[in-house]
Amino acid sequence: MIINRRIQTLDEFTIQQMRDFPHATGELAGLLRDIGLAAKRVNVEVNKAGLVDILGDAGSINVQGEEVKKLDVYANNQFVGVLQHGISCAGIGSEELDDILVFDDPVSNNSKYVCLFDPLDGSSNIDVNVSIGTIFSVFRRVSELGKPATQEDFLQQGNKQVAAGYVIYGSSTMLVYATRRGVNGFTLDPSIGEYTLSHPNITCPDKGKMYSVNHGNFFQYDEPVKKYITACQKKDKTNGGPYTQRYIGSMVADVHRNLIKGGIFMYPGTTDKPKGKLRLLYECNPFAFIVERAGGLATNGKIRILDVQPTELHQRTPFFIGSKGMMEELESHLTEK
Ligand code: P6P
Repeated sequence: MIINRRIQTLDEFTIQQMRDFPHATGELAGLLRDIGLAAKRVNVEVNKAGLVDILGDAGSINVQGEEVKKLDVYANNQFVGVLQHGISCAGIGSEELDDILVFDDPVSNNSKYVCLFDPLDGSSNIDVNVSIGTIFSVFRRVSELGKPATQEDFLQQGNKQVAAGYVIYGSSTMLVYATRRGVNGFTLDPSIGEYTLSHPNITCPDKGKMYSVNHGNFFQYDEPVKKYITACQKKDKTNGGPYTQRYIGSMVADVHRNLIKGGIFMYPGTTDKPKGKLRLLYECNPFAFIVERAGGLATNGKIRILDVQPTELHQRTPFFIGSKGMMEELESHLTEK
């Protein structure tokens, strides 16, 4: 008798994936479970952040007598702690750390993956109850197993990622991750403390009606970008315009909504900041991998984000990502003579 469980947990899902791939060692499944565990701990703190004033603000001592850390530092420590003591990761790069953190112990040196994180993106929104998130990227090492991970392991092109994902701490807490086999979303069920498969095989609609950009920077954008943004606002039977403008100021929330409903998110370069604001390695690469696996596109305005060769850990890039049809419209404006 086969019992088909209706609701699969993240663990059951990753184990099922291993059954489908008998040669899988389980390291990637273990890595995803580790990330999911750390995110549960972050979720607890994020959900009570509004109470921090009662429990003591960052730098103070809370009622438990512990030093209250800034939430993004706390989040970083959760991911470092779980992965450093796991068996699947040789080291991490993080927005919160100036340089890579190589775990350099016998078990970690034999692990075949490295991870990059934005532990808590959009954390400035937390004190006004806006959804925020964790973003992660996973690479197979290129350095020799048995030895410590190296810088080259982290500075690989995004098209070499083996997995990428994010956790959105919003009206519910969701973990979404992509491998070459597709994109799946898991919603945290607080009653059992498990992520449960709620969005199997996520695909990004080819067209959408939402565009996300910070209009406050409009006059600092390049002419072709301004033309596209203006086109989004015009009545146009060919592309279903005008579009709706939705910009939360929290990338995980904006890109997640556009992934599910269709839309385009833009953080272009400006005259002040030609490289834009967003980081290539742990914000743009992971989302580009996820959205492309779901059928969308992601560029820096010139080339595919996943084909950019990184040169430094915290480099920034202009970023355009979303529904294939909308990205093609944008590209027609960017290449217009
Ligand atoms: P701006 C949050 O600080 C963040 O890194 C992203 O989550 C978000 O999309 C972007 O910055 C918002 O930046 O300049 O529009 O406020």
